[in-house]
Amino acid sequence: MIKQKKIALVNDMSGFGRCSVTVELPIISALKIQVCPLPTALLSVHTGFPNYFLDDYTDRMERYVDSWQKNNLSFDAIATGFFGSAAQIEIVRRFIKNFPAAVIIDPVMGDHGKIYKSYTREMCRGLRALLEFADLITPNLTEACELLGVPYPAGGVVSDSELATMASNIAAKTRGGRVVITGVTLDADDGSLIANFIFDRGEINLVTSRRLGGDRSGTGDAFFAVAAASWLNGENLFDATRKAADFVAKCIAHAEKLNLPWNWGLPFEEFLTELK
Ligand code: PXL
Repeated sequence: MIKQKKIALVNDMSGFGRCSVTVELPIISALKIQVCPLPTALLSVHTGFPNYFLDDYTDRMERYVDSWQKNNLSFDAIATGFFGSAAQIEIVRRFIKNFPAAVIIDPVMGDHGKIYKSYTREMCRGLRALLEFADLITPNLTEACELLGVPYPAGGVVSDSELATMASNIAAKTRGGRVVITGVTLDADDGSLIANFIFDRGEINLVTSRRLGGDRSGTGDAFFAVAAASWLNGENLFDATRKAADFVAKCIAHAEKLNLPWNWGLPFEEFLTELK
């Protein structure tokens, strides 16, 4: 019997700026997986704007999950993203224990060598502890360093052997042994490429794309949605990563053409129907 897959998506809902649920839900749906959001916070705009309204959802998450349990719901995967408090990470830990599923973690903790101001030491410890359940994890270099407790390399430039060590050390802390270190600049390159380093249970691969313009918010979320859903659909991690990198590159090129502000997110809607 064929069966459609379901992902519980633990992430915030930001009204403007195309990040987290507003990006992941349409993309994962386009890849034919049912998305069931478990909100961590409601924001007017994401935190990359000078002013944002944030309604933290911590004290309602437990009752929300409790209702899912009482309705005997189940999921093929639980995907996590932005957390607003350490207590939320604990709630999600219990959620994972009570709902057996593949666990895919996007550790939205920071960028460019800096942990987000909202991400406390306690949250960093909580996320490290969540790794034991991860089947797949997609840190950027900042997050990979934080998860391992090692310094961020000067200028954010790394060699592939350094990446191999980092990815293998992160994989050793997880259940599934699959890590994609995203959006890295390699020392062997002149800076014109952006690389995703794949560690799949010991097998190493690299997916590179041409770097185009500066950083744009929501890029990691769009990448994560395509890669996680494609992998859950049975594609190998290399193909899933290649597809995600190509999709994001296409969206970034269009954002440049539209001259969008960096914090408006990616105009992925233009390409949604091309996803399969
Ligand atoms: O794109 C990651 C992200 C998700 N959610 C919120 C954010 C950010 C990045 O800044 O602010 C609320």
